[in-house]
Amino acid sequence: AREDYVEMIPGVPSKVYTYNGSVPGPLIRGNVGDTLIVHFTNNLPEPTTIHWHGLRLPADMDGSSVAQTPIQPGDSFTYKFELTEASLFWYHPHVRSNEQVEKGLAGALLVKERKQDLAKEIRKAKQKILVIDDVLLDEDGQVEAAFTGTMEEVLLKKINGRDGNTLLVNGSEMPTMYVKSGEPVRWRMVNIANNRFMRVVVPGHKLTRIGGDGGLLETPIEDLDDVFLVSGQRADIMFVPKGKPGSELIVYWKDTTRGRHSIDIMDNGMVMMGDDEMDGNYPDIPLMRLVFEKNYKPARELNLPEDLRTIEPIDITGAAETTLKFGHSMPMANGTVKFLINGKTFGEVTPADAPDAQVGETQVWNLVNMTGGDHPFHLHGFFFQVLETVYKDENGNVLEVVPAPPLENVDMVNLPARRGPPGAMSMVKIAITFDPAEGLTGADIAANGGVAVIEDADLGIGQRGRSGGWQFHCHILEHADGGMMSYVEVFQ
Ligand SMILES: [Cu+2]
Repeated sequence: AREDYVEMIPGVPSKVYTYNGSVPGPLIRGNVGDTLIVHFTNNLPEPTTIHWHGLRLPADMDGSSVAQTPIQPGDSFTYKFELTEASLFWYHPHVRSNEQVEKGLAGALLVKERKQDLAKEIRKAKQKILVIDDVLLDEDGQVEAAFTGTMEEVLLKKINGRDGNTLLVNGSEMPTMYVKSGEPVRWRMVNIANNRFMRVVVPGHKLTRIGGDGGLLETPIEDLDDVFLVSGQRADIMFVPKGKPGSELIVYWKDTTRGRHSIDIMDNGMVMMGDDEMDGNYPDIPLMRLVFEKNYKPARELNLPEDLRTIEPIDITGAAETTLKFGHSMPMANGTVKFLINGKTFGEVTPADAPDAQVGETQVWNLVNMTGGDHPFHLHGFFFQVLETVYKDENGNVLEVVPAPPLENVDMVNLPARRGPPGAMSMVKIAITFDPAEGLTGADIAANGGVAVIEDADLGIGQRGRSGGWQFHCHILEHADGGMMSYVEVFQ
């Protein structure tokens, strides 16, 4: 990683942080069973790590702040682990992530399916990786420092997360992509934005989602008007473009209701938090230009099989339950607000607060959102499955129970805003198996030039294979860095 100049807006060099000189970082491709070796040298002016988002890997290769002491400027570290699962993953720092990711440190990692595991229609489709981002650029095209502006603006950026003003696909604003009418495309999408949720619309086209965080779905989900990605999430979609040769189509971003707030600091120093009346109705933003190439085929339907893959539902019989409450303190006129899990910021979490698990154990986690805004939850290193979402009012009465979505292995789920005044809540129930990832080679952080954070002496656990500390947090990076982060201790 190093500082460099890239053009996100044509002709305007922006000083950014890069992996190998590009934003996003290089696309890493591999096959299931490959060992990925990344020789990393930190030439940034500050410490950093690389976290491998979504990958089931040894604890000491996870790159989080409970896995690894940050790599100092000038130092090197070798990440080495096996790729166990086919999907689109991504990588980014886990140190001051809200600044470092915003400045350009993120890239996609594609672990390919075996050809024989793919239906012909998927195999033959034209595949594109779309790394979708937004950055907040100042008048000179430079990435703005976090939390600039008036105290009200600072609090808004903390409470609502920091949206950018420039949407990027694979590092460029409004890139052009060529498609052929009648020829299926497969888009592998990852939302690497700090905060912005991406609802992507291809006008005049219905989309079919065939996969997500954890690879293929069991059954395609058809007839979608858009594809929706919270920050950090992935989607695997297909559709058959239809359009006249030479014609253009503007793929655009569409807003989502996500519980944005308004902030007023009164003359007496009181901070009033209200609802942002524009929430869900911010104007569409063009994202990408599709141009139809000359050879025209008549439009046709996708021809996908019903069964893409078998996913075993996690058996929760006898599973221990853990409840985690996501909240924040009242924002203060001096611009401070704390983001909390079970009443504590990450800096305040002690080993006694961290949930425990055994390698191989299955647990049910109740993820309770006590706030008026959405929080995309991410667990490092393990897939989970969503069981249900329950909304309760301020008196504890159940307002709605949303049953499990189609079965899928994920590493992210959006915790929707509560419906009602303080005291109301939403609760997303998930099942996690702290899987041993059999056959995964145990890594040795010291042998790779690194320093472990969690050692036997401190916590009674070491980072051996899957045992160790695994972070979970809100993937709105302003919230994560503001404290909405904790970790689970997994014992061998
Ligand atoms: Cu959040």
